[in-house]
Amino acid sequence: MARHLITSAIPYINGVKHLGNLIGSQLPADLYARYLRARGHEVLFLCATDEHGTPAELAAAKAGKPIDEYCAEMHDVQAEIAQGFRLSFDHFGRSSSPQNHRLTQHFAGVLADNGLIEEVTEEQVYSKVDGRFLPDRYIEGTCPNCGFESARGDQCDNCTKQLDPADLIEPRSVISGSTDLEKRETKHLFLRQSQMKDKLDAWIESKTNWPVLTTSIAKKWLHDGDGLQDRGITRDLNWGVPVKRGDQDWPGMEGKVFYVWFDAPIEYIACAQEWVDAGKGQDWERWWRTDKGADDVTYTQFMGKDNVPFHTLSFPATIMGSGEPWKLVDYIKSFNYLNYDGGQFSTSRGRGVFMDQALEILPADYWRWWLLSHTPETQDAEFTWENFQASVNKDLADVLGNFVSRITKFCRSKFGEAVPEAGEYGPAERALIDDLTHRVARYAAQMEAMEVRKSAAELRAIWAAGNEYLQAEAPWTTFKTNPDRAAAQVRLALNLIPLYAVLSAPFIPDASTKILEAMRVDDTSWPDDVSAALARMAPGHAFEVPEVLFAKISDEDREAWAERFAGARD
Ligand code: B3M
Ligand code: ZN
Repeated sequence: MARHLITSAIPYINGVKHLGNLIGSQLPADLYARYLRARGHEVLFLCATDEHGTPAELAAAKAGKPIDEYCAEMHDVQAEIAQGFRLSFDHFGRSSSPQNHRLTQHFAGVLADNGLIEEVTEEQVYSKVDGRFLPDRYIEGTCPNCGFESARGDQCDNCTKQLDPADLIEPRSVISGSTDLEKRETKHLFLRQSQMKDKLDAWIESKTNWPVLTTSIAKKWLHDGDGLQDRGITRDLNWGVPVKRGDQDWPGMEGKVFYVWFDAPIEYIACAQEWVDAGKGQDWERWWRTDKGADDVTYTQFMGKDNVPFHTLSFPATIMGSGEPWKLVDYIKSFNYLNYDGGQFSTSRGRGVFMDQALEILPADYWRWWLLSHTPETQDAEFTWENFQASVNKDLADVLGNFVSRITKFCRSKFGEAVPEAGEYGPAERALIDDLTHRVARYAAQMEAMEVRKSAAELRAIWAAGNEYLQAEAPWTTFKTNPDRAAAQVRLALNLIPLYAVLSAPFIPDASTKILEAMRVDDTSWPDDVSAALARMAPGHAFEVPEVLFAKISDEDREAWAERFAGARD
């Protein structure tokens, strides 16, 4: 038994996330957490809402709500949806928590003590009408690179070039629309990441088992262009973690807050404190401080590829630069993008299926199965309604669902709702057990390696093996000439059901619970010995025929949904 700390990238607070966000970090993290728990490991699985930065402020303004109120409401909305998808976080925290405020200020303090923070005076755009500076997305204008008229202060959505608000042509305030802007001097803190380049470089080079997607992005930022740049870690905003040096005021930094990407990863640590303070656990330092027992923790992070630079460079720079014994990440699993029906999911344009809408249409397991079995691991993936319909109808309804219903109903009609006693296993049964023993070992190895798609494919093959056995042995035919032989076939097939439920639980937890309840099996231990696991339901063990596990998606439903989600979200 080992100890595993798992974090998912923390979703921005500004609205409900789409299915592409879900499969890009939270869902595969949940799969891994559930699997490790099932194997008896001690797991701490954390996630939170990312509540600072200009997107949060602008969304609150658009909703006409004070920012703190908006964040509190949206946190609850996201928490409920996460629960709906059965994301098994031990705690779902908030980056705006007092714990994160303190910890962020602490890190800034020790980084400054270690000479890794520089105070820089620079020119920023100031709006006289709004009476404030306009950082990042508070300013729009024409892109100097491509001429796009609605480029944001931090990036052009059209050509993706990273911008500085001062670069924009004909800039205007997003708040008031005012063009009465001027450049004013203001002081900011910069994290001297460049000082830590060699250390970070050596650390990344040592991670030879990391996915190429992760290391290639990190190396690009380390070596391409100007290399690792020092990073501004403060902003002229009201909402955020006030800039302090530990618990001391920071002269010249009054009224400023830390940049969202400085405090967001620190929330991974603060979230463990929140977990303890919420009375759900004890001793968070055991998970995060290598001097307090965390040296035997394995820490795995899950995230989309756009978040990789911050997790391979900026956050490690914060941790290493502190000189304190904080746990560094051991493995970063990153993902490509999921596209939607020939284009991109888009939050701003409301394109695609959002998490709340998905749950309105179908239960979580349907989505979990499709998303996980199509995880964008080696390349971008695409959601289409045809593909979704085919996957659900084939894998879930025909292969798994039909297997369970066929054999339980056949048993009920010929032997009653209990495991039949007669008959011995023969070569076909022994061959199946042997095949499954190999497959279960392969499945476990893929899950261990976080090969999400390959795990799903192996699980599907394990379900299919049961169907093939039934098809070949045909107990309904055997029964006519040799009822005892049919009884043995049924006994084995029935025992496959709880085996499937236990193996499938990380993918489709609700169906798994439903199956185990119907089969009246409480023992959910991992089938280390497949042969023994297939004797879980002894002769005479009573069960019920479960209700339909998965309904098929009709062509009418598919067409209606495709149409409903083609345009913008209402
Ligand atoms: N909120 C970006 C995102 O959701 C950001 C992740 C923070 S992880 C510390 O893609
Ligand atoms: Zn552009």
